[in-house]
Amino acid sequence: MSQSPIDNPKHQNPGGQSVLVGENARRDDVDQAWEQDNQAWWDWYMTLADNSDEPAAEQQAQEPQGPPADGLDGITDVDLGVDEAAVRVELSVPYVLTAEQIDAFRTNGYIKLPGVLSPSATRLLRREIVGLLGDAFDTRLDGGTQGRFLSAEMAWREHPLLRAYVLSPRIAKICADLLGVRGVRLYHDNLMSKEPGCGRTPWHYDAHHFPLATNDVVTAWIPAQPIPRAMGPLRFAWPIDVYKLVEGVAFNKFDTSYDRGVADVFRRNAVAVDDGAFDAGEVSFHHNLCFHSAGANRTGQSRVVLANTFFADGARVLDRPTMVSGDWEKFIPGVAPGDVAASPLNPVCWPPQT
Ligand SMILES: O=C(O)CCC(=O)C(=O)O
Ligand SMILES: [Fe+2]
Repeated sequence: MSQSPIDNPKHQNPGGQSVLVGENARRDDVDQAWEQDNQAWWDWYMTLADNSDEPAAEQQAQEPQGPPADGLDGITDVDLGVDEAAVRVELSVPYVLTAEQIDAFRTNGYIKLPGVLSPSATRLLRREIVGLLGDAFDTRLDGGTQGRFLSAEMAWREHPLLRAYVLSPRIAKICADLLGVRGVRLYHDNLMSKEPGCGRTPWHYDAHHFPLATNDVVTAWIPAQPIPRAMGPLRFAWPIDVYKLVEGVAFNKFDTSYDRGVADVFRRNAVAVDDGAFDAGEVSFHHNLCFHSAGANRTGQSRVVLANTFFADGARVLDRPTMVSGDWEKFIPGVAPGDVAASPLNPVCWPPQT
């Protein structure tokens, strides 16, 4: 008789709850549909990260606690209301990239750009996401929940202000210019909060995640506060082609062996990793083939981020999406495998549509 996922430790997170269910739990491969929602996907995915090198809990407690030290002095909540219209304008003003920046993205697979958001836009973004995730999970961010990775998608459909951040021509044009394509469509937005005490994000590239038959895919990872190293900034292995070094590492959906295997190959090959902090307003852009991970959040403040993923207009859905794509049909509804990914939930965000 096969063991039920509840009894089998390989299907459980450290809290003992089952993270995979049904066929996802019974079969060893990933060539099957994801059977739960996208939050359950994150709860599963974070169990694949190896945290054995992370500082112990006692050390974590010594990291700065308390109210957000967001480095965005002089902006009060009162100002935020006043700034909303200006922020909307800001989000449509082009950000001019140099040829060197575009070359760096194509060579390294990622780029961190300063000043994509103003301090007011950063602060306003945090207020919106903190409110939305707090309501969605019936919790308070910045300490109300420990150890989890909270996420919500498709916020742009219901929240007019977040819509301005997700469909921002400023951000989408950067993505189109970096990829060197004429137009980009939205795959999805992702409001994410890595709560205090949440461990590492496992090594991966997004080509493994997105069910798109193209590598012209880029994610704008937009912090909603500065991210010091202790808070777990996104970290990037570079140059872009280091993914070839780990093509032979077998993915395992039940344990941390893939994460450990990738880290080991990178260590043995002395692969460079950029794990630097993010300043307020700094935004990173990573390509589908860029290997990345993130550190644990060892602060008392939630690491709040908006991640918007865009792909070249005209791209198709893969013929066989896997469970690693999560509940992708929520993001491209009504489009069958193999068809062009252009549902009403995938608007062209650059160039502007008349
Ligand atoms: O925020 C994280 O820790 C992971 C995010 C990520 O992998 C992505 O946006 O592609
Ligand atoms: Fe990723």
